[in-house]
Amino acid sequence: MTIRFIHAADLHLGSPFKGFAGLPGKMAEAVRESTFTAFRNMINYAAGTRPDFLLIAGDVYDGEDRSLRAQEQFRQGMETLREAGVPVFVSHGNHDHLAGSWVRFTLPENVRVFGPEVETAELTVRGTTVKIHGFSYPERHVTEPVIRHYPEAEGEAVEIGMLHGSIRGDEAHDVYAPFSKDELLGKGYDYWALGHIHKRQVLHEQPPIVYPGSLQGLHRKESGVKGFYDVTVAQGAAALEFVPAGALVFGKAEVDCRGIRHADEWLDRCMDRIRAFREANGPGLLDLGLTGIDEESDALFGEAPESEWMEFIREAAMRDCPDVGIHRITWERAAVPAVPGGLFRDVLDELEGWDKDGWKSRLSDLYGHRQAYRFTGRLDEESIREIREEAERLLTDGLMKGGRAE
Ligand SMILES: [Mn+2]
Repeated sequence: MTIRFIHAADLHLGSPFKGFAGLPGKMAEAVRESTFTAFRNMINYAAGTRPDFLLIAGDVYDGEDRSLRAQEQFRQGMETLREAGVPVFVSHGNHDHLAGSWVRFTLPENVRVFGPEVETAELTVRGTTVKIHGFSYPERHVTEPVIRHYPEAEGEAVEIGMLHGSIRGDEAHDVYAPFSKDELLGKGYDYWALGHIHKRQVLHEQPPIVYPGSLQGLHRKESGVKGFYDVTVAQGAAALEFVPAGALVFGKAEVDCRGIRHADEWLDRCMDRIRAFREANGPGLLDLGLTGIDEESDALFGEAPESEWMEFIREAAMRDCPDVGIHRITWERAAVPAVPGGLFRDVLDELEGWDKDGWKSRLSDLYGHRQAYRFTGRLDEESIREIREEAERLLTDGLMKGGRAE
């Protein structure tokens, strides 16, 4: 007896994609549409291959206000699956919790949305009972270990847990509905369909405990190919197949600038990397990291403002690989060049001296701001490192050499 289902999470339909305004028109449009395109890719796959059911483990929508357009697109997708005879089980997460204010749409009868308390949905697949346990976030911050309310498996049924949350003590993410791997295994289920962490990962093989990751990368840190899992459960063993669905892939390529003397040489090297990225990933958004900057190439880059280099490469990319957008260029110069003593050195030392809490308290006005938060993302170790590097770069390149800061 084999059961086959699709496990997706973190669709974030209608994600606003701030910070992409500089991309050429068509590309900016593709970015704004990408969560919807990825969603349609998944729906088409499901309608074409007709799994026994589909699970969406939270964050269907990007915002608690669930735009009308996002809801209408979702409803249409669900309608397509109703026609294909595919039941859908949805648990809402911290981004699309039930307390948000939104205009409600009626969903077709093949869709079951879990309520605010853990509940069990049952269906029969070719004579086998399947029990699916889950809940939707009643509000944004669910810090309670909801795992305690999931029932233990019993009898012959295939049992699946849906849970939007993260492992207790995970420093890098907001910890919602915390759980430990042992607590999940202790329930005796055949599969755990998790959501919330946007990086795809299998926490346990048999029975599988799985984050499918976001369906579409939402910013440059969500790099690589995104999609969902096509899962087969047979006699206590499960098989997972990852299926790509994202419309655009976020990536980074390093361009070695050693020995570059002229702008056209730089362009050629960049285009080689852009074409290689296109070949490997299809359409996407690429960060170029310029490495191996020697004295001569540094002098070359100094002859035009950074914005002009960006324009130059974006135009070339548009001619040759029109579906790859250049998102950022970073000049990765050797740490901090020999800086004379005095004010700059003092400021740089001061920056180096701040720990994570130091940065947090200094940036709290911005990162703690209710509105700004949507655009800044999370202040984690990596963003702190980036802000520090950017500050150092502005000081050393911009102020000291003069005129390079944008
Ligand atoms: Mn999410």
